[in-house]
Amino acid sequence: MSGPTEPKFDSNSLMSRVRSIEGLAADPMLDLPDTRPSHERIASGAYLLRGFALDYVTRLLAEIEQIETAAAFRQLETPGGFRMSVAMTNCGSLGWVSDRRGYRYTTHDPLSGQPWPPMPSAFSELAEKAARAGGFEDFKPDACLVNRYVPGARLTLHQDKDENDFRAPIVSVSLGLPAVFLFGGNTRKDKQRRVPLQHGDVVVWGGPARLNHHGVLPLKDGHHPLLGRQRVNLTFRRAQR
Ligand code: MD3
Ligand code: FE
Repeated sequence: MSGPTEPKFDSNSLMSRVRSIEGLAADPMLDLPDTRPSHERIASGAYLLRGFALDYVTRLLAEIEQIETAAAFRQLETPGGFRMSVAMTNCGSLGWVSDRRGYRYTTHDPLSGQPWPPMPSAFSELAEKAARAGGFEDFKPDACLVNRYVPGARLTLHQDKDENDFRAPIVSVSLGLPAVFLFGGNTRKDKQRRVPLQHGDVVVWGGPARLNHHGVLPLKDGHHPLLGRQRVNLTFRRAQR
């Protein structure tokens, strides 16, 4: 017999208790984002895989330390003579660079004269697995651009078109402080969507989304338990067919 005093099953409070036990309680009012793993299509060919890199973080951070020892982060100059606020380095058989002469991929680090550090297996495995989850089989990245943002650093709206294989997607991995990603359209003028990216999020950009304009808003100050006052983004590319 059920009477009026019997506790009611309340799915909302049950869920919120489960989520707080798991340390995942999202609350926009408290500025707590939802970090539960999920797969979301954000445009045709673009997939946001929340938390997809979390199991790889320890290995990724150890490898980034190795990479920056061999190929230091540096703030590149643009062809127009501006110094980028984002500091960059690369691993893989090709690396992206910019200077007064333009943008291009090189086999060697212009700073050291040495080949770019090889791509660690944890990097290529994660990138290939994420690409597959986004519907792209056999993604074999030959370049990984490593971007480091400190508070205030930003990436103005641009397209990634220095690669000679646009059939392959670009896979991006966000680590450290959160950022607001701007996802535009085919032209600079197309309205942009804002996509908040958190530590551990992976995005796969392929198909019709591959050449969309995009950028990153100035990084907000904060402190991340593993990375401190910075954000690191890995972008995996297929530069050479
Ligand atoms: C959408 N990096 O390195 S990654 C870049 O967070 C770059 O550091 C940003 O844009 C960052 O070129 C964003 C996400 C990204 C990368 C490539 C894309 C989004 C993209 C290519 C096409 C469309
Ligand atoms: Fe880009």
